[in-house]
Amino acid sequence: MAARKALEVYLDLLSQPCRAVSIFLKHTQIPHTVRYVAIRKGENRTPEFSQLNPMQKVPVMVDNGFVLTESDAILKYLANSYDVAEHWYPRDPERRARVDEYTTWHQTNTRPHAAKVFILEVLMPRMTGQAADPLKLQRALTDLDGTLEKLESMFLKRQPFLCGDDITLADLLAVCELMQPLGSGRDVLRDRPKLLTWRSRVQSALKNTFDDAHAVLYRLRDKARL
Ligand SMILES: N[C@@H](CCC(=O)N[C@@H](CS)C(=O)NCC(=O)O)C(=O)O
Repeated sequence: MAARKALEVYLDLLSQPCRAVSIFLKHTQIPHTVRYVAIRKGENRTPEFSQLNPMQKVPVMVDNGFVLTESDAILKYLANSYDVAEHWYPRDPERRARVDEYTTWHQTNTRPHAAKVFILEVLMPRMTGQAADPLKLQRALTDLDGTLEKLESMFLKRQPFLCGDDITLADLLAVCELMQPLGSGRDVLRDRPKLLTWRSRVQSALKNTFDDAHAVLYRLRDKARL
């Protein structure tokens, strides 16, 4: 019988969904190898990488020849396939459905709204040499504020984590996304005490894996402050 090939992930830690995958793998101690793909150098557009993922996006996971894209699918596959604590993706149908409810909502709310602020304040100015358009930025911040409001008033209304009493994949995806605007020095949770407390809780649960994965973003933040 052929030996099982070790799990590999293709990541760029400046990417929010990649950080979620990286933190999960490290925190749960699933043995894996990381292949770094620098988006800023176009390494996601090489023929080799395009063959692996024709979408030319990270993260990508390869588990014994099984290739999977999309952070949400990767995280759930890992939680289902490896021996990890049950709280990440509960087996109880109702509790699991709560995680699925958030992660579906995440893709059209938290993700695009937080990412837009990062694109306008960090990526576009780097590419064009011009500061963010104030009107576009204001619109993006208003959209993000609507999402933050829903996170506080719905998901965190009566519970410490987004989907219950313990940390799940939902918290992981959300926190990595909400950290991203920090790349320009902007902490979007600054005036949101409930979300700030939630972030501290998530950070404590993840221990050093949280700061390790965010080191590259912290460096960007520190440069923006100069
Ligand atoms: N929905 C996907 C999003 C993947 C994605 O958009 N990745 C970005 C980095 S955050 C990327 O690889 N961008 C490269 C490009 O578009 O050239 C997921 O959650 O995995």
